[in-house]
Amino acid sequence: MTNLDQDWPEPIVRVQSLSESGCPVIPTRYIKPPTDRPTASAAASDAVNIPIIDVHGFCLDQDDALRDTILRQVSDACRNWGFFQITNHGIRAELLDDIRQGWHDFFQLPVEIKQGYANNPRTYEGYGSRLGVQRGAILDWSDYFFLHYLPPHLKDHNKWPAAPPCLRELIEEYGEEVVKLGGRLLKLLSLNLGLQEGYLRNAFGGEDVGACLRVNYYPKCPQPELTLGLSSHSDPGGLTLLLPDDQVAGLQVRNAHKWITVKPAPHAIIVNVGDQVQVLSNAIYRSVEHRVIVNSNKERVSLAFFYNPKSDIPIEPAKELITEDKPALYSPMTFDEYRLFIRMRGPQGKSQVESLKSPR
Ligand SMILES: O=C(O)CCC(=O)C(=O)O
Repeated sequence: MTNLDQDWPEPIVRVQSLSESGCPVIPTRYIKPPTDRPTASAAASDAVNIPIIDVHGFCLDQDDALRDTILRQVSDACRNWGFFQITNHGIRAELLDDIRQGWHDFFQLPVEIKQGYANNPRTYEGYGSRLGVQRGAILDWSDYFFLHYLPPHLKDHNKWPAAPPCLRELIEEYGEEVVKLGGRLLKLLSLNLGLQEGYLRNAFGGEDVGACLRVNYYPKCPQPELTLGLSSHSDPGGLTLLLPDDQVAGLQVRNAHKWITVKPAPHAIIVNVGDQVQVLSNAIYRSVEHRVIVNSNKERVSLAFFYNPKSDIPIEPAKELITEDKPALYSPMTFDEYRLFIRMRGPQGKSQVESLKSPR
């Protein structure tokens, strides 16, 4: 039986070293079944993109008309897409550029240095190359670095990269900004659901929310048509705030059975609803499957910041959203229990949140 109290079930191979070996074919462990390959899905029109919302620095108090427009746009995006990009969000453009560059530089360090941060399945903290511990699983074409930002007792600078210089400071500053942004977005979502503005944040544990960062590194791939940088999944947590690569597209979002390739707006942050918001909203908002494709001539870096509930409090549908017609769809579960699934099995579409629906 697999469990998380062990090391990885097979020796870890860094995808970056496979890429840099110059081999023209990828190992079979990375070859996806035909139905999961990027080329198997109907290509959506290039004109389609996820909604882009100018949140006007969230100046919600000053102007009622503007506030109503932003609320409506966010509401439509949550209901129709589960994914949207925000511009004018208040995070300095230089900070976004610097932190992306800092992480890019980290992945260019010699492998021996990065190995010093190698992670394990118990905490995921550090430098990793697989999600899930199932022996023989088909792997994704990416490496990553995972770290905790909140709660404060889990934050440990010694586990963050010491090089390049300033990366730790950049992570600190970026984390502070993104946590503020996550809090503001939860207010918008609460209001749009007809709840008190502080409802979702309180349900997430108030001052004790969790936050962690996964930086994804997708090396060049000699056979991108056979694999994925990250398999289809919905995010297990609350809200995800993603800083995409500004040079290379790769994120695809499932919408009406088609995969839409996201075209990032300059200095935008991509926001998506996670499974915990699906549970709290009693599926009025739904987390959405997404995946990442890779390519043969460009590497790609993205920063996924996960804004999560405190890990040991029960998360369940808001009482206000339960009616006779729509009883609670989910039983209470803590995020610690919930995230065991992805940590054991790796990315598996929306199978977890769908399987948890209470029998009716
Ligand atoms: O790299 C991306 O654009 C998306 C990353 C992602 O979905 C994740 O880290 O969960």
